[in-house]
Amino acid sequence: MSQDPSTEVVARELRGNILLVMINNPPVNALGVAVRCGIVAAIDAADADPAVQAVLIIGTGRNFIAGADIREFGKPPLPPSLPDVCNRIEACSKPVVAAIHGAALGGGLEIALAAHYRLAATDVKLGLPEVQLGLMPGAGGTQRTPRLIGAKAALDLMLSGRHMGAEEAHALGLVDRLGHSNDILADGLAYTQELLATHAPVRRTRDAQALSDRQANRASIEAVRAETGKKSRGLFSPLKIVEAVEAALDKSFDEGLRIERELFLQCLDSAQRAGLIHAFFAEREVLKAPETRNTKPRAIAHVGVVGGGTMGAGIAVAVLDAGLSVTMIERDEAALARGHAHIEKVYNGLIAKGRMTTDAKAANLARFVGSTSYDALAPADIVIEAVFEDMAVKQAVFAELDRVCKPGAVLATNTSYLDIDVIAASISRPADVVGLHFFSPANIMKLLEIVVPAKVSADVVATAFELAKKLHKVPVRAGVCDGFIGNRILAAYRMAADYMMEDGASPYQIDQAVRDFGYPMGPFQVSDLAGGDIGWATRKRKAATRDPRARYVQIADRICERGWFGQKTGRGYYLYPEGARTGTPDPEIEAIIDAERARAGITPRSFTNEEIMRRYMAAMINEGANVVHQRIALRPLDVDVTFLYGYGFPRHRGGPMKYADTLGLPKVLADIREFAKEDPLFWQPSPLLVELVERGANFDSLNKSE
Ligand code: 3H9
Repeated sequence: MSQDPSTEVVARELRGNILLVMINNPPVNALGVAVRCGIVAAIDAADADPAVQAVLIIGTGRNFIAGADIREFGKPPLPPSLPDVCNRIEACSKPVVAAIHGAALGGGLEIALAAHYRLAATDVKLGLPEVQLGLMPGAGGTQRTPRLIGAKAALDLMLSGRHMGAEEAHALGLVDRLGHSNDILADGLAYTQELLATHAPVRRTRDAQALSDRQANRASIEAVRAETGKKSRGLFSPLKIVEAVEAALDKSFDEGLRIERELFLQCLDSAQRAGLIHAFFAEREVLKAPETRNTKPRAIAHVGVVGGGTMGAGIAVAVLDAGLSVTMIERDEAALARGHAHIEKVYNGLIAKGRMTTDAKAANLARFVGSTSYDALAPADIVIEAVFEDMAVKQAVFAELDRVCKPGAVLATNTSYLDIDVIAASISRPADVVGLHFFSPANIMKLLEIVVPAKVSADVVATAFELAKKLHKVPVRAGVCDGFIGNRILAAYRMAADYMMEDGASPYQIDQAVRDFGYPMGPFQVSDLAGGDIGWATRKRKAATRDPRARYVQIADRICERGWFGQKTGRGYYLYPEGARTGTPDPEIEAIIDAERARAGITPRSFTNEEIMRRYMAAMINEGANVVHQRIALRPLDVDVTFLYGYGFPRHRGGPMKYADTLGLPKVLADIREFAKEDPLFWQPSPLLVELVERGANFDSLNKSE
């Protein structure tokens, strides 16, 4: 006989005169419909049963409650709603205590705020992170939190989405009591008994008085509103949060709840909510590559890094920061000293900004050794090669690694585009070779492309994912091709940007359009930051294999020929007077562009920012589709995560493939076909895009396939 699901996920047990209500909905006790039903039934039972004097709510497992069940958003709502559940708890005629441990986030904290008393374990993480999902607290959080801790602290919690620890929450008055033991049940029962013994009354947060100083609270709201308007860069929900807190100040509690509901539903309906929730699940899905299932990773404690340049040093810092040991190899003492100096510079920068202590630096450097002999890599569990991008140089390094590394050591290359199958085939242990493509600066950028060559063994790939976890990176599995996922797609939309520049748009207009879309920087600013010489070297490398029929824009070459490589040389597309980091437009660049247009016989035309983004995104999406079609990326979501974490794609749009779904694939394909009339070679629709449009499907339909 099937049991009522709500009694499975919300267990009840009478402990003396206390009704213990245990939320048991793994993995994180999210408030799905069965949990909501179970909580309401438990409170109804407590009110009805004369033997019950108080209610104690706890979560089983590692958390109290992680919030509303995010998977239910966007589906038809099922009663009871979470606001109704919170109101039911608050209305209980007997004292309700929430004993919180682990995560009490979003709706989880709102449940606790609806209880009459709160106890927190020392490991607690309290927060209202809805803003990170394009939402706002929608179960009374915007009304109860400011009444309990004042508008300023409430807005801080809701607008930052940050997690708050037990001490801070206690000092603010968000929780009443701190737990003493590691046993939340024992602490909760003891606290509830104490409340009963002292005849503690039912005390409702709706009646709390932290907003009573109206003038001070209004001033806080106004200050935050002005700042939020500037900082939230096109995000929808932050200003809704401010509006809801203002209602808490100005309106009755019930009217405030009504306004909160209205604003919450507006957020729920927004494309930003859909994009941000897609990003939330996608960044968890990428961890589930096929090789990570049922495969035990190899142990990693000691990491070798070959090469002490910018990339090698950044990788070394990332590894040291994770608490692992590093042996760095360079070809001579001078190069080694430069590598070491690089690491010092990173750490000294952090110390200057107050983000690291000198003790922490010393502790990290105590795990670092440098050597000019490959033999020093004998104890390494994994070696990451980060030397010059040249096949012969890389193969020579791998020959040395083959000679000195212990059996079972993972041999990784940080190449950005070279064929890793060729590198693997050149040594006696191809099954140990994997690509680890870090992004610069490697100690900061979150993305790590894990490039999987044909012969690699599954446990090596699993080890790469395990290393990513230790380094707090977001790993994305990629297949072998020129540029893997990210740089291959980048090459396509950069070309679209260059075409627009030659056809009449200025690099400054293109950068502005891209920033208006939500990127922190436009492509020409990025080029100036990375160094124009990098792209120049790539173009020279590819010159021999370039399709002679393909359009080639020479503007960047003209700029590089002058030695203008961007920020580091004081000028690139922009001028950087006296080491400035923000560039100003350069009339000489516009003259170079004009001359190139004339040379190519192009009469410049004007572009709207809207057309710029249509072309830029169509090129990105089309190449993204090719990358999925050719199995370089496992799913569209892998492309999305690559762009969110490696290329500054605006998170609220979910990633390029999610954005394509939002636009509608028929529209994207129609754009590509229209652009193809001018340049059919460049604008070839991806077969996957065509197929999906013919089937009436979208990219998201492929995200579940692995
Ligand atoms: C809200 O509450 C709105 C209300 O104000 C109003 C409503 C009316 N739902 O992260 P992990 C899954 S909005 C469904 O790997 P950790 C997650 O996908 C919500 N599923 O573990 C993963 O699944 P899988 C506000 C969820 O230990 C598994 O649980 N709350 C939810 O590293 C393990 O997750 C938040 O924004 C959820 N709410 O971190 C909190 N949460 O195994 C969001 C997680 O299939 N959650 N899952 O891949 C978190 O921040 C972290 O999950 C947490 C645990 C810190 C709790």
